[in-house]
Amino acid sequence: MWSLIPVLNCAQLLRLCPSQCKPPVVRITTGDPRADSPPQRSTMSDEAFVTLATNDSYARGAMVLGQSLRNHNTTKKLVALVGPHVAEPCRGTLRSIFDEVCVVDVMDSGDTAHLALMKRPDLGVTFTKLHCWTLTHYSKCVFMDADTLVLSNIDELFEREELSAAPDPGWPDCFNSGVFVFRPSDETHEKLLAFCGENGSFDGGDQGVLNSFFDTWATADISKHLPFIYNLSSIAIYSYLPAFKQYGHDAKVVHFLGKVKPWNYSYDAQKGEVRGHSTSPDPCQLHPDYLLMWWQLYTESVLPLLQHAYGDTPFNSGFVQESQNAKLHEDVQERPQPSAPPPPQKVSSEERKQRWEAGQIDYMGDDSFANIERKLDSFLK
Ligand SMILES: [Mn+2]
Repeated sequence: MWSLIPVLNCAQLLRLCPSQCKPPVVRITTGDPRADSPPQRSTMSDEAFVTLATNDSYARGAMVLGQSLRNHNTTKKLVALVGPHVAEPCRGTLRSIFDEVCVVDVMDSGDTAHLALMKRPDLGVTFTKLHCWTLTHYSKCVFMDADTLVLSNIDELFEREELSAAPDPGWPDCFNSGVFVFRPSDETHEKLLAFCGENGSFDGGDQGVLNSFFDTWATADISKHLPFIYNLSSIAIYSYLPAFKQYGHDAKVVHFLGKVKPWNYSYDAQKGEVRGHSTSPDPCQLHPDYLLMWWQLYTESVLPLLQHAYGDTPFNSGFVQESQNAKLHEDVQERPQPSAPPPPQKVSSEERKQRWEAGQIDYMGDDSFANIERKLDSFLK
């Protein structure tokens, strides 16, 4: 039964999803005793959240992430690692949100890094990420990808040990490296680089390297398995909707996995709407409400800082302009229309299943969310 769910157009499915399984599209404020402590800036100076931006787009993600951590009153330091290509106004904006912004140029770093990079030039970004282990003025850190968004205070993650992470939704015996707890150490850093140079990465990125290096994660110590709510990805929402309905409201960190990131969309501030990205096959692969939260945070807290940093210099704000409005309209018209669904008629259950599997889904009729939900509820009761 569940295997049928991913066939649905997820955006449509999720738009129809009842409100209790959607996150609130407002900034979460204090009041929940479990969540945020009173505002105070960075009292625990030897622990830090760390993120990474290798270009200006990811830098915007890092800004939103940093701001989301601030909004939930983290007591930890915030550190952004930036690649050499991140523009100065972006670095300036990051400096106003983060306690520390470190420019990491792997080419300039130590011998082991250089040597490893010579062997595996394809892993440049991975080496930049592994650089987080050199932040030895902190005793413990939580790394978070720039495409994550924090929904409540998560300082409790610092009670965990290296290497703690949540399962990857695609292969749960691997951890997802978008959120992980680690202990900075030059020794570990050197070992990781050497390992990387010798063995490469089975997936071409940092997740492959880290899973091969911390290879007992799956079996050795369950306390190193972070609950999934600390790294909730869209793909998991789609592949197991009943679980999302049951547990989704507890989500603390959303991870915008996949090729299309929140900053690849554009935003119509007047209407408060996120617009699809024209190169994306499915413009709403990401959960529409989390996407809206990202854009609201960006608009309220990050954009004014960027505008200040850029001054009169034009930059890509991500906002829909009048000309872009026309362009978007063109894109929609140019795109070949999917073949029309068959005219509504009474069909057998078996025939409906076949049509579903062929991608002919009657969203407004038999396969509407209300009908699917009724069916799900009959199983779940
Ligand atoms: Mn990511």
